[in-house]
Amino acid sequence: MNTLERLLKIKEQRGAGYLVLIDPDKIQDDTLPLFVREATEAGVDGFLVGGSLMLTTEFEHSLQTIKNNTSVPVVIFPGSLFQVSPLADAILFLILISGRNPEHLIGNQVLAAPMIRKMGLEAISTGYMLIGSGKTTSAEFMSNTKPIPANKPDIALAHALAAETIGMKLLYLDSGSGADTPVSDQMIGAIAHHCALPMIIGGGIRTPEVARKKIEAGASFVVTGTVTEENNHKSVLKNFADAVHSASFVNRPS
Ligand code: 1GP
Repeated sequence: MNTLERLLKIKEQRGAGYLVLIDPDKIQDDTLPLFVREATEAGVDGFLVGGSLMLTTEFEHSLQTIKNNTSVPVVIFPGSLFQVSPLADAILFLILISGRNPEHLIGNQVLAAPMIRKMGLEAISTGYMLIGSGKTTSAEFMSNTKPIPANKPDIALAHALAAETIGMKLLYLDSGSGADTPVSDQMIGAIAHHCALPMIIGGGIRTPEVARKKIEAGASFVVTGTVTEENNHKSVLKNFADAVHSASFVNRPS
């Protein structure tokens, strides 16, 4: 079973999945093994690894540490072309569909694809959308693209349908790390009612209750980064995992 199949099986069996983002720039190397073990015991379904900058030269070392301490999927969420490695289980092959910057629509993909193929790394084609959150996020600044306005679910839906029609496998709607407001339930619902692609939601999710709401609105996976970097107690991770696993899509007419 490949990594995408494993992730989809988690969604099928547990209703939804809880993913934790690890930015190697933001976590101390000596605390990483325990954090990963405790997160796994707490019920985390997978780790995303990456960051907008990657100031550390230890990307592969961090990946190896994470792999050594967990049995759940470890997937690269690349902030740049430098974040490609065969040590991961897979990489989100991101296409920044919310933007109109050709480098992030095809340029970087052309440079990365041969490398990824040579490594034998599983690439999961992902339509990545930045959603406005009221302030400029690192992802927005670094990608030199405009996010989709937070109050325009119809525009987000049109992008989602384009991704599905093109044949992408996943959607990732991101308000950006540390966003003041996460992607709205209304936007998630608008997409979930009309587009069959599994949807990852991240950026600004700070409580288990909000995570639960995102699943009820139609998300398949919720990601936390900042909140679990700041407060990495096992109980916090478990509360998030339990909230995500106990929620299910509430199919309200859109
Ligand atoms: C950012 O979706 C991730 O790309 C996680 O965001 O750090 O706000 O949890 P936070």
